[in-house]
Amino acid sequence: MTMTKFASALAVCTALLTSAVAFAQDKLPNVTILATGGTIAGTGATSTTTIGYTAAKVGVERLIEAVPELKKVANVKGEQVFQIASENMTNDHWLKLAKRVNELLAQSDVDGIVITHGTDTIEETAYFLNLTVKSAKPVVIVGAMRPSTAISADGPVNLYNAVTLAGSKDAVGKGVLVSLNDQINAGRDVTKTNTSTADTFRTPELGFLGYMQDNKAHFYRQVIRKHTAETEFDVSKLDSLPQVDIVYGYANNNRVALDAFVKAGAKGIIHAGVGDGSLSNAMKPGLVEARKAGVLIVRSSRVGNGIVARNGEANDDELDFVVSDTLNAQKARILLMLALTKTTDSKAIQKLFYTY
Ligand code: DAS
Repeated sequence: MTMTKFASALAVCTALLTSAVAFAQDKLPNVTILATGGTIAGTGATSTTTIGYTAAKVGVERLIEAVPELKKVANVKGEQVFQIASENMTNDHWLKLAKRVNELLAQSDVDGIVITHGTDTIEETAYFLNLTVKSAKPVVIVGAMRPSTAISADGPVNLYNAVTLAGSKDAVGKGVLVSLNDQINAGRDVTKTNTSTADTFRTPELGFLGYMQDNKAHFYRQVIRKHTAETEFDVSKLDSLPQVDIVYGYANNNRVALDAFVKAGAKGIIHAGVGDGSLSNAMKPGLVEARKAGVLIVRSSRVGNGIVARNGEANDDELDFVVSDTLNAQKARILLMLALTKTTDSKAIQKLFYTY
C-alpha cells in the first residue's frame, strides 16, 4: 500500500471513528458552516422575485437562524469567509477557503463542513476543494436557485440537508459533495445544467451519488478517482496560482483570444474544442506555437460529457498536448493550475488527468 493510500485509509478510519464515537454517545456532530455569498444569501424586492434579485446580502448567522431545525441534526457554528456572488470567485478566494477548511478539519471538534455558495461557480469550487482538502471528513457545498425572500425559497431546506449530510458518517471519504434539491453530486463530476431551475445540478451521464431523504443520506455509488485525503496537492504555502485560460471552439473560430492569453503570460491553455476536442485549422497553429513557447496545452471539449481521447482528433504525442479525459473545460483549468504548482512536465500532467 503506497503512503498516500495508507494516509488516506488512516484519514477515513479516523474520521469514521470520530463520527462513530459521536453517534455512540448519541452526540450531535459538530458542523461548521462557512458562508461565501450567492443566491442562498440573496434578497429580492418581493416574494415573487426569483430573477433580478441581489445575491450575497444575508449573513451566515441569519441563514442559521432561518433554519432552527439545524439544532436537531448538528451543533452548528457559522463563519462568514467572504460575501460575493460566485461569478466573482477568484483564485484568491479559493486559496483562502481551502486553507480555512483544512484548518477546521484538522480540529478534533469539527466533524464536517458546509459551504454556502453561489450556484454559478459551485462546480468549480467543489472540484478545487476536492483536490486540496486534506481530510476524509465530509465537506458539502450548498446553494439555492431562489433568493431567501422568495416564496418556496429552496435555501433553507438545502441548508438543512447539507448540514445533515456533512454530519453523516456515510459521507466520510466520499470527496467534496454538492447537495441541492434533495440530490447528492460528486464535486468532480457535478455541473450546472439549467440557468434558473431548482434541479439544475446534475452529473449528466455518470449520475448522482445518492439522495437526501427523510433526514438521511442515501448513497448508491462513489467516485473512484483520487480526491481529498489522497490528494498530492498542497495549497498551505501557496498565495497564488499559475494563470490558465480557456479558449472556446466553434465554427469559424480564430486564434486572436488564444494569442492574447499567451501574450498576457498564461502558463496553460484549455482548449474547449468542438466534439472530441477537435482543433480547427485556424486555431491549431496558435496552439502549436504556444506549446513550443512552453505553454501547457490541454485539449478539452465544449460537449460536456464523454472522454476526450488522446491522439484522437489531434496527434497529442507529436504535439506534446495533454487531454482532459472527462473533465469539462472549467474543471480541466483547475486541475492544470494545481498541476503547474508541481510540474511542467506534460507526461506527468497527463498522468494527473488520469488520476484525479
Ligand atoms: N449569481 C449567482 C451566484 O452567486 C447567484 C446564485 O445562483 O447563487 O452564483
